[in-house]
Amino acid sequence: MHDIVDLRSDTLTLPTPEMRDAMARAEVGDDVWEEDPTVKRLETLAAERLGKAAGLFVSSGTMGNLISVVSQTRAGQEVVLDLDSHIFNNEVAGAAVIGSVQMRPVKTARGFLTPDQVREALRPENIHIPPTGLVCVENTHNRHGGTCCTPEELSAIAAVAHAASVPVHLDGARLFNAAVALKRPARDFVRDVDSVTFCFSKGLAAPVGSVICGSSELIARARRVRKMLGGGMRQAGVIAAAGIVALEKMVDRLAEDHANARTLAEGVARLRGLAVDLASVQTNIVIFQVERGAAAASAAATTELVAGCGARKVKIHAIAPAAVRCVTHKDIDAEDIGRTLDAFAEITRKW
Ligand code: TLP
Repeated sequence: MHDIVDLRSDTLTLPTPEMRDAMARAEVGDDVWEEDPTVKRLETLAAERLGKAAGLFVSSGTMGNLISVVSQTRAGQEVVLDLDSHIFNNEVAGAAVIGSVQMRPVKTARGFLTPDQVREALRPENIHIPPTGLVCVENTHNRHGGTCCTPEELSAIAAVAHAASVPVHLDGARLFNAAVALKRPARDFVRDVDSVTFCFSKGLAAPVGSVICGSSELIARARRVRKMLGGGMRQAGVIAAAGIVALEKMVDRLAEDHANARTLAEGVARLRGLAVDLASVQTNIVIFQVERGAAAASAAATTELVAGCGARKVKIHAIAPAAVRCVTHKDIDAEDIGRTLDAFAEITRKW
């Protein structure tokens, strides 16, 4: 039970005492000189966990995705990705601004491109047409409610892209949520992708950082791009130390977050004026709609729900005029979920 129940994101998790301790004791050096032993340990651990040759510690998921795109494309190429993806919607058009690439968003049913959609989106050789430079996939998928695709689905997408000599990047900000939910090792998901980023700073509860994993050649290129972006950090072992604890100690417990999300979603489904697609609740994200008739009434009800919860020390976040996203994480327990459902029930009872 926590005083404030903060369901706005799993990025709000606070570091554990063990992380604080590891951070205080971390052995450090200058990481631009590749002399920080703790950063090196984290990069090696992440790469091993994912079955890749090398890893690169970066400051955020956004930076990891940007570096991955820039390191694998040339100016004027096109990047194929899902219309609802984080890279397309929430990364400030960084790949277009810095990488000079064009985005080719494709509408998908579940947030995941199908092999046929990739095939259709790949550009033929023609003087008028931008060549396809990269395919990006997101797993779990944030805007679709934390949904997962399987390792086999990812491999099928990669096979089509690779047949056209196009590399594949996985935005695996919450890859370990997918791995835990589907009970598959994380490395299975990334066997056929060329680059993958995942975040220590979301459900794994570290304060800062993400990692890019891939071949040694790719990571060498990525290291230069990171430096160009001003992302070369010095005694970064202080933060990498928390990432090591995140990877070693915080993965298995994600199952608790998934169970709490399920309880929350099932409770929401029983309430008047709220609608949730239970099939989409596969990990730690619950997206539900507020339905009060016309669009304006639903938007007003959403505002009322967010404010009413806030007054009860339950923080939730509207991601659209009539849609709310709740994200469970290590600072949310079963009692907090009960309190959240009580708040929802009190507010919606009057509707
Ligand atoms: N997502 C954040 C917000 O930016 C929306 C959140 O609260 O969920 N990929 C995916 C799939 C993400 O969900 C996020 C963060 C990122 C990349 C970017 O990570 P950061 O915030 O570390 O730059």
